[in-house]
Amino acid sequence: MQELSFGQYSLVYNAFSFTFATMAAATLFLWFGRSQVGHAYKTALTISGLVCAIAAYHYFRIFESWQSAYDIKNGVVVASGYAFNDAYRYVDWLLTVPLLLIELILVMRLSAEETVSKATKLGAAAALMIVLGYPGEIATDIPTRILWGTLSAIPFVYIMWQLFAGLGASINSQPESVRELVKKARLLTFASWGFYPIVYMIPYTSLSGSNVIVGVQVGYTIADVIAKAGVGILIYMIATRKSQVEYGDPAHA
Ligand SMILES: *C/C=C(C)/C=C/C=C(C)/C=C/C1=C(C)CCCC1(C)C
Repeated sequence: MQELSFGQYSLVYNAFSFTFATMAAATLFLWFGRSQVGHAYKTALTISGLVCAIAAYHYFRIFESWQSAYDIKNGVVVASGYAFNDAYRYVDWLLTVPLLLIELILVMRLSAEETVSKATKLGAAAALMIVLGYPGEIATDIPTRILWGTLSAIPFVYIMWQLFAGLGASINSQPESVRELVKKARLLTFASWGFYPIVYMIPYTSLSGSNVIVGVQVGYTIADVIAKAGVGILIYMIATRKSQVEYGDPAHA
């Protein structure tokens, strides 16, 4: 483990703690929000809340792992000998990334066949992207990191292309009043997902040692808040607005 300054240690510690609270709060908001939408949109909100719940659990574990990886002695941060466990993050992604794509598809309320076929294709590609990225994330040399990162980028590009080309046609069939919001949810997904491979490439830059550890951990954490809680709130807004159009008062739908 690299030497961290006390400030660096605290920054990551606080980022994990804040994100645990954000994910837990977003879970409650999204699950309680189910009563505000018509029945066709309840599953989209259940899944959006589930994504945040899974992330809250993993941030709690990541936070604990960070704490046990270092000891503070007289204000100096020293490695405790326990390795910080990066696997929590990847297990979290393996579960939440396919679910995030499914919540986006569900809120569009496509035909049953289209929903199943898009959810299967995109969900499988997302899982493949995460599985291929993991050996690179834990690699200690740059060539191995580049190899697995490049392989992982293949399903990533496919997903991004599907979000734009594949869902583009479906977006035009959405009610006028939500079309812009659905585009925003797609754009926020696109932008936040694009941030992950950039963070992954931090070790390729001139940054080194503890700066890499801090950059990667804080970078992924910011991206997770936007991609899960941020996109979840947009899904909630789309679902309530579509419910008003399609059901009138959703409380009596
Ligand atoms: C809530 C978590 C989300 C939305 C995670 C998304 C993760 C990615 C889009 C990761 C992509 C990667 C690549 C495209 C290449 C390098 C390895 C990864 C796994 C960081």
